[in-house]
Amino acid sequence: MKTALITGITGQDGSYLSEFLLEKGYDVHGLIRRSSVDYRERIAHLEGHRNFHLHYGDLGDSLGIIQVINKVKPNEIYNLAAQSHVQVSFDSPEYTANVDATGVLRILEAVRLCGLEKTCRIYQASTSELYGRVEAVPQNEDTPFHPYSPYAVAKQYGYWIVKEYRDAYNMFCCNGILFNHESERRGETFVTRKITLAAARIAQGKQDKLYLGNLSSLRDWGYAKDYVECMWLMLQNEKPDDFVVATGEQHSVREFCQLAFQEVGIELEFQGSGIDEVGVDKATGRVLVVVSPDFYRPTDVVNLLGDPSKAKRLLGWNPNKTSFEDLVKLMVKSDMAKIASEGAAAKVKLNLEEYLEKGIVK
Ligand code: G4F
Repeated sequence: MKTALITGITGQDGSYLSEFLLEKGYDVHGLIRRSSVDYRERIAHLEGHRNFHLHYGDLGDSLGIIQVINKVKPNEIYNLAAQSHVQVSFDSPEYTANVDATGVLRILEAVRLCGLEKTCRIYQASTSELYGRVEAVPQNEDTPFHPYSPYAVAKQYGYWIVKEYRDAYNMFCCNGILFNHESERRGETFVTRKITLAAARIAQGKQDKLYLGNLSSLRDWGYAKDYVECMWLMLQNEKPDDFVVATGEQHSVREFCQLAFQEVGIELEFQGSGIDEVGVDKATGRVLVVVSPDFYRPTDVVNLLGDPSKAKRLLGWNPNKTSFEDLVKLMVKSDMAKIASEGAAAKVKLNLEEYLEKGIVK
């Protein structure tokens, strides 16, 4: 039986990857951070499975990481843990660097110190944010990087230290350059989930308006459940390598919004431009989407489109298993059910003042 260790197991990707590996007969171990609040919702259904084990640890703590790796002696490590919110990285750049950059080094060194460098394969969650202020469209494995946020700069270190350990110590470590990947389990402050939740709340009379930042930003959005398969395929490959994981299709935040609202029966029409742009319900004339400077970033990445040909050719991965339309549909469906189950009492009146007052993070 193969043993895998997943950091970031409580996140969207960690939970899907756990299910995927358990299904394949792996013994799955996960690293979780001690917290007084419950953040294990996404893996709650797996706790109690005889091949599913959790260990306390933190990417900021080398000794803890060494202990866990030495105890588990994994055949595969999936390093999914990160401070993964780009906008938050502008507020917490040092913390982001510690986890997203040095944290990767801690994992690689721990594997070496435990003498597992010949037996343990490592997957690093790299990101399309590395292309940042893009130098070519679409982006593939040869496109130059131009990181454009503290998050991306930290991730660039992670990317290069993985390559360095591969060359210097002949370790089997791979970077998955994943473009945006979403799902019903996506964190609620990422733009797609923020939109699908708001569409569901507005449709059910529990929210008045949705405040967003740059509506023209372009992304290559895929389904997270499909992407974890590609992470695994990279570690089953003959040789360690880096791969772009994307759909090869691009849409704007505005388009995502229109489709999500369409799913709840609202036809949105966008009027105006820049900070004055609004999304209006065609049937009633009500303004439902408003642009707020609070959700603009000091530097934003606006033109991401991945070319997944290499992963398709060398790993046999199918980048188009779930279409963009189906992705939006399944997220809206799930949020409609979630909001309906919360009951009428949960009417969330999100005008901007209230939003900031409540201290809800961006
Ligand atoms: O959903 P986002 O916050 O995702 P972003 O910044 O692309 O990063 C995500 O994908 C990366 C690539 O896979 C990961 F590395 C990273 O960890 C994370 O998972 O924002 C997408 C776009 C941005 O251009 C942002 O400016 O949407 C724009 N946007 C417009 N209004 C908004 C909003 N983003 C957020 N979060 N909230 C808004 O109100």
